[in-house]
Amino acid sequence: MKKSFLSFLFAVAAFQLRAEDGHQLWLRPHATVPVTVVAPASRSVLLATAKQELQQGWQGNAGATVTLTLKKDKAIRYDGYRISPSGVQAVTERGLLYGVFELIRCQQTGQAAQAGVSNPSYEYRLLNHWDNPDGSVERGYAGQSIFWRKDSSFVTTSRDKTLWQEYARANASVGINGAVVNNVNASPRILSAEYLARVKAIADVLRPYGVKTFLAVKFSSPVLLGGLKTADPLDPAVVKWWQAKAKEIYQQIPDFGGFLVKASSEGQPGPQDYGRTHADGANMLADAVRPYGGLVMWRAFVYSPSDKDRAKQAYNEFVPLDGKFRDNVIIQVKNGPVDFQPREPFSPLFGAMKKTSVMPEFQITQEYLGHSIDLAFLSTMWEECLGSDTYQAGPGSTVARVTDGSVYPQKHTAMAGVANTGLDRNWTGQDFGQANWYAFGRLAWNNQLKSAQIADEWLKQTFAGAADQQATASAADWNANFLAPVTQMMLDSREAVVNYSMPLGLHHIMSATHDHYGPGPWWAPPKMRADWTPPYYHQADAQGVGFNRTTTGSNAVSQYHEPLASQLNDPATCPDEYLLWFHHLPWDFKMKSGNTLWNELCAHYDKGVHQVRQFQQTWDQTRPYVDAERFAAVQNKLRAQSGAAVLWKDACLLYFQQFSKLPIPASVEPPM
Ligand code: GCW
Repeated sequence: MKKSFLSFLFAVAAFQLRAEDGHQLWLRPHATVPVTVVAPASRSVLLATAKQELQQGWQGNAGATVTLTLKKDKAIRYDGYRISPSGVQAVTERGLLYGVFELIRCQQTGQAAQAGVSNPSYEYRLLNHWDNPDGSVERGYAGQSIFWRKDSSFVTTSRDKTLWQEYARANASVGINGAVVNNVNASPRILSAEYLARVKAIADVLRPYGVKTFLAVKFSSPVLLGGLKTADPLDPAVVKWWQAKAKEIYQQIPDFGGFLVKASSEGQPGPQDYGRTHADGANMLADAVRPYGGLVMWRAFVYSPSDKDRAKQAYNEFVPLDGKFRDNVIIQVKNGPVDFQPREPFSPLFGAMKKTSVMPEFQITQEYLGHSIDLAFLSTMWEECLGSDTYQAGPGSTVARVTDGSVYPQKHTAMAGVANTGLDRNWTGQDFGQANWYAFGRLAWNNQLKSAQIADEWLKQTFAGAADQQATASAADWNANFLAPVTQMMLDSREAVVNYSMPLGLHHIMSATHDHYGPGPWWAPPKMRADWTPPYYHQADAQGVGFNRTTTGSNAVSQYHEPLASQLNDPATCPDEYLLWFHHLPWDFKMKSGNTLWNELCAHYDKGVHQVRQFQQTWDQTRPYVDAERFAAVQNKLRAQSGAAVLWKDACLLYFQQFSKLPIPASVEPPM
C-alpha cells in the first residue's frame, strides 16, 4: 500500500518534470490508472524501467494485473516480445521493455494490442549522431549537440543526465537500441581517456533504456592520437594499438556496441592510403572488438573526382570484396547511390553483396529536404526505398528483404538513421521533425509498416493530448478535422519537396553556398571539383537535360539486376520519378502524360508550390486542436517553406529556361 503510494508520487513528479521542460516528444503525459505489475525478481535496471513505464503509462483496465515473463520461446527473435492476455513475454529484458511500450502505444492510440509475437526486422536499430566533440552538429538544424559541449568540461551535469534519459526513453519507446554518439567525420580525440570518460557517462544513462553506445572512429587514430608512424591495418603495431584501445573501452563500458567507420571517403583517411582494401581495414577493427562481441559498421559512402559517374563508385569498390569481410562487419549503405537526395533510386549495392552483411543508412536530419524549416515526413521516402525490388534473388527481393536476413543468411542485420536531434526545446527544430525520428524507429522495428499508420500513431500520441486539454473536441471531431487532414499533409509532404526542388529524377542541384538549403543548379566555380557542382548532375544544355546513366552513357544502369536494368535503361519504361536520373532527354521529349518534358518539369515545380500552400491552409484549420505554441511554430515554418518553394520553382525554371528556350506554360504561376 505504502509502496504504491510512493510510486504514485514518483510518477507525478516525473510527469511534472517532463511537462515543464517541454521535451515530451510523443511521450506526452496523459491520464493513467493503477496497474499491478508482476515481474521476475531482479535488480536489473532495464526491468525496473519496464515496470516503471507500465506503472506510469497504463491506460487500460484500472487495477489490471500485467505479468512480465522472461522465458525461452523459439518464436521470439532478438529483442522481440510476445503479447498475451496476461502480459508480455520475451527472451531478453529489452524485449519486455518494448512489449510494455507497445501496450502503452496501443492504449494511447486506441488500438487493441495484438496478441502474438512481434519481432524486430533488424537486430540493431541505430541512430547515428553527426555530433562533434565541440558541441556543433554536422548537418544539424536543431541546436547544439545533446552529448558534447563546447567548453567540454567533462563534468556530467544533472541537466545532461535528464536530457540523455529523455532521449534514451524516446528511443526505447520505438525500439531504437543503439546510438553512435559522435560524427562519422570523427575526431581522434573521441578515443582519448577524457572523452571516453564522458562516453561512459552517456552509456550509463542510456543503458537502463536498452540503448547501446557506439563510437565513430577515425581510421588514422593510431597516428593522430597514438603517435604511431602509420595506420596501416596490416601493421602489427597498429593492430596492437586498436586491440589495446578496444580493451580500454570495454573495461569501462562492458556492453559497448562497437565502431562505425567512414574511411577512404570524402578526404577521410582509410586503408586505401596504405594500398589496402576496405576489407583489410574493416577486418582489423572487427578483430579488435570481436573478443567483446563488438560490431564494426563500415560505410560504403565513397566517391572520387576521378570517377565519371559518382553513382557507380560504391558498387565498383565493394562488390568485388563480397565475402571477404569478417562476420562482425556490416557494410552501411546510404539508401541511394549519390547522397540522401529528396529522391534517388535505391543503391545498387542492396542485394548485390550476397555473402556480406549490408545495412541501410537513412538520413533523418533534413540536409537536402529543407533543414528544420520545411515540413517533410520522410517515412514515405524510406518506405519507398525498403519496398523497392532489387530482383537480386528473384522478384520480391526488396531492399527490406535483402537487408533483414530474409533473403541472405546475414550474420548481423541493422538499420541506421542520421539523427535530427539537438538542444532545441522541441528536440528537432521543426515539430514535425519529431515524426521522422519516430518513423525511423518504427520502420527499423518493422520494415513492412505503412507510413499512413506511422503518421496516425505519431499524431495521436503527439497532439491528441492537446485537444484533451482544450476540451473543445470530441473524438469524431478531432479525427475528422485534425487527424485526417494532417495525416494527409504528412503523407504528401515529401513528394511536395521533390516537386518544388528536384522533380523527375533531378538531383544534387541544391545550393552549395547555403548549406544545401534552397536552389543552386548554376553553381560551378572555376576549378571546383566537378562532382560537387550541380551541372555535373543535371547536364542541362540546348539539347536537353538529365544524366545519361544508360548503356550509351555511364552505364550505371547495369549495376541493377534484370529486369530492372532494362526497364530503367529505356525512357519509355523508366518511371517518371527516375527519368532524369538515368536519361538525358530533349526538352520536347514526349512524357507518358502527353506533355513535353519541359512542360512537365514546369508543372511539377508549380505543383510543389501549390502543395505547400495547401499545407498552410490545412494547418491554419487546426488552430482549435493544437496548443498555441506549436500551432504558431508550425505555421511560421510553413510560411517560410512556402517562400522557399517559390524560390526553388522560379530559380530552377528560369535557369533551365536558358537552355530550353521554351515559354513557361500559362497554367504555371509565372516567376516573380
Ligand atoms: O551528405 C554528405 C554530407 C556530409 C556528410 C557526408 C557523409 C558526415 O554533406 O556532411 O559527412 O555526406 O555521409 O559522410
